[in-house]
Amino acid sequence: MRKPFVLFLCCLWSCCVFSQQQAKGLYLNQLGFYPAAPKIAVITGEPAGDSFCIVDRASQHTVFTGRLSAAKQSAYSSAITRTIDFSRLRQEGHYELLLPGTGYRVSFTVDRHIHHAVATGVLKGFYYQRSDMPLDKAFAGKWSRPAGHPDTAVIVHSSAAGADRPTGTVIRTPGGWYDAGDYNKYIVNSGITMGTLFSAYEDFPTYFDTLQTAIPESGNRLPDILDETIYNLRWMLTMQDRDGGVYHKCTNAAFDGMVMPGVTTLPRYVVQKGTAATLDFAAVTAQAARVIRKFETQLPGLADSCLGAARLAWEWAAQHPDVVYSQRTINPAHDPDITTGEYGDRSFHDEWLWAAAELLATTGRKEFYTILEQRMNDPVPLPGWSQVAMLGYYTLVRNERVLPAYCAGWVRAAKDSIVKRAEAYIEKAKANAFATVIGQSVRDFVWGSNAVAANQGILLVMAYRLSGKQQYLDGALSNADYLLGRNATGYCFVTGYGTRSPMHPHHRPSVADGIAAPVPGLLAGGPNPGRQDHCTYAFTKPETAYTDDDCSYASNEIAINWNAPAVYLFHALEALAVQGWR
Ligand code: G3I
Ligand code: 9MR
Repeated sequence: MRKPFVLFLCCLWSCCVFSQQQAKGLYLNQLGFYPAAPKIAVITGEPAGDSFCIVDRASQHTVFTGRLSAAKQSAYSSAITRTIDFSRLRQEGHYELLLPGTGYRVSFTVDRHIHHAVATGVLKGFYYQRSDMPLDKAFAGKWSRPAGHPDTAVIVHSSAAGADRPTGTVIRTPGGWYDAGDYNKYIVNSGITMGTLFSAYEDFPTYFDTLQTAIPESGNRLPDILDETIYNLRWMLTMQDRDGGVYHKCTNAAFDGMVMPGVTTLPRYVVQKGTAATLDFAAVTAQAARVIRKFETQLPGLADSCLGAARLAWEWAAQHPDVVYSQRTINPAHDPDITTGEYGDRSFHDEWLWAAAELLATTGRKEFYTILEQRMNDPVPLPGWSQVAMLGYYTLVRNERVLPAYCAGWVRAAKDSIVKRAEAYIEKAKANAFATVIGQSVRDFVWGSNAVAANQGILLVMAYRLSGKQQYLDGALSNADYLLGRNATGYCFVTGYGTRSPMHPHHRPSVADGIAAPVPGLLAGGPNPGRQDHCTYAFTKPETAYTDDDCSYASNEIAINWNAPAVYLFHALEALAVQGWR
C-alpha cells in the first residue's frame, strides 16, 4: 500500500476499542506475510461484529479496514470460521490486527523475507539431529551437548548375516542424523529426507549457494545445505554391505529411554538388508553423484563413490526384488528381537521408479529407462516415506534438459500429472474453512500430517514453476501459513518460532536436557486422529487431534522426513517471493 493511501485511511477511520486480551481463536501465520502475497487470518467461533481493522504497531494509526467473510463450517472439526483478508495491505512494517468490540488483537509483520528465519531454522534443525559429533556452543548455543551414539562398533544382527559378515561381525556406521525423537538411524526414512533436501538444492542452487546456517562447516566453500546433507550421506554409504545390499537400519534392539544422546550404551545393530532400503539408497546416491559433481575440488572422488554405490545397490535390488523388512517375520527367528521403528514397506514399485529416474538422470543410460517405463503408468501419490514415485517424477521434470530425447513423452506425462494434481488441490481448497490446501480429505491427517502439508506445498511449487500459474504459488503459501499458525490448533508447528509453538515435543534431547525451550527448528508431526500413543488429547477431531505433550509420539514427535519438506517449502517461498508476487 502506498503512503498517501495509508494516510487517507488513517483520516477516514478511527479504529477499534482496544483491549489487552490475548488473541484466542484468531489464527494466522505467526511469522507474517510477504508484501505482495495473499494475507489471510481466520477467526473461529462467533465474533461479535463483522469488521476488522489493522493499525500500525508503533503509531496505532489505522491503515486498513475490512469485513469478515461469511461463516464456514470446517469439515474436520467443530470449528466455524470466518476469513479475514487483508491481502491489499502491501507495505512492509509491523502491525496489529483488531476485531472491534471483541478484544481480539494480534501482531504481525509484513516483510519481503518473512520466512528467512524459520527456513534457516528448519535446515539448522538437522544439525541438532547429528548423532556422533559434539554440538559446540558456538553453533548450538544453549543446546550444546556431547556426541551421542558413535556407532563405531555396530553388530551385524543375525537377520543381516551372510557368508562375508556372519552374525556378530562388528562394523562401523558412524555419523548421520537421528531419525526423530528416537536415537535410531533408518535408511528408508533417510531416503526420502535426502531426496527432498538434494531436490531443494537442485531447484534453487543460486539461492542456496549463499545461504548460511551457522554450522561447523559454514565457510568451507560448499553450500551449507550440502554440508548438512553430506553429513548423512557419508553415514548412508557405510550402510551398504559389500554385495551392494543395504541394511534397513542401524538401531538399538529397543527404544532408548527419554535420556540425552550418549547416556545409554546399549548394543547397536545393523539389521536385514531389504529391497526398499537398497533402492532408496540407490536413488539418493545417484542423485548425490549428480548434485555434488560440480564440487569435485571440495569433495574429491565422492561423486564417483556415490555413483558406484548406486549401481551396486541397483544390481543387488535386481537380484533381490522382493525382500520385505518385517519385524513380525524376523523376530521369531532371530535374537535379540528388534522393536524400534519399522518403516516396513511391502510394495517397491515406487522405489524402482524413483531409483530408475535418479540413475537415468545421472547417467543417461537406457537400462534405467527400461525399468522407468515399466512403472510410469503406476499411481503416483504425494511423497511419504513409503511412497517415493513422485520424487522420480520431480527428477524427470527438473532434469529434462539432460535426459535422452526418447524420454520426452514420459517427461510430459510427469509434468501433466504434477499440474493436474495441483489444479485439483486449488479447486478443492476453495471450500476449506482455513483457506488452506491441506485439509481436503480426512486422509491428510495421518501420523506426520504436517509433512503432508509441506509435501503438498512442494508439489504446488513444482507446478508453479512448470506453468507460471499464480494460484499454485498461493496454494503453496497457504500450506506454509497452515504450518506456521493458520490451522485449527492455533499452533505454529516449528519449535522455537512464532508466538505459540510446541514446548514439549516427543524428542529425547528436548525432554532430557533440562532446558525449558525445546531444541529449535523442528517440525512437530501435527494433528493425527489415530492417536496411536494413547495420550490424553483435549480435542480428537482430525484437524484438532494434536497435543503438545512429550507423551504424544503420534502427534508431537519430530522427524527428519517431516523437517525436509518444510526446508524445501519455506526456502522455495523465500527464493520465489520477490519475483513470485508483484
Ligand atoms: O498404510 C495405512 C493406510 O492404508 C491406512 O489407510 C492408514 C489409516 O491410518 O494407515 C496407514 O498406515 C499408517 C502408516 O504409518 C503408513 O503411513 C499407520 O496407520 C501408521 O501407524 C504408520 O505410522 C508410522 C509410525 O512410525 C508407526 O509405524 C509413521 O508413518 C512413521 O512416520 C513413524 O515413524 C517413526 C519411526 O517408526 C521411529 N522413529 C520415529 C518416527 C516418527 O514418529
Ligand atoms: O520414542 C518412540 C518414538 O520415536 C516412536 O515413533 C514411537 C512409535 O514407534 O515409539 C516411541 O517409543 C515408545 C514405545 O513405542 C512404547 N513405549 C514408550 C516409548 C517412549 O514413549
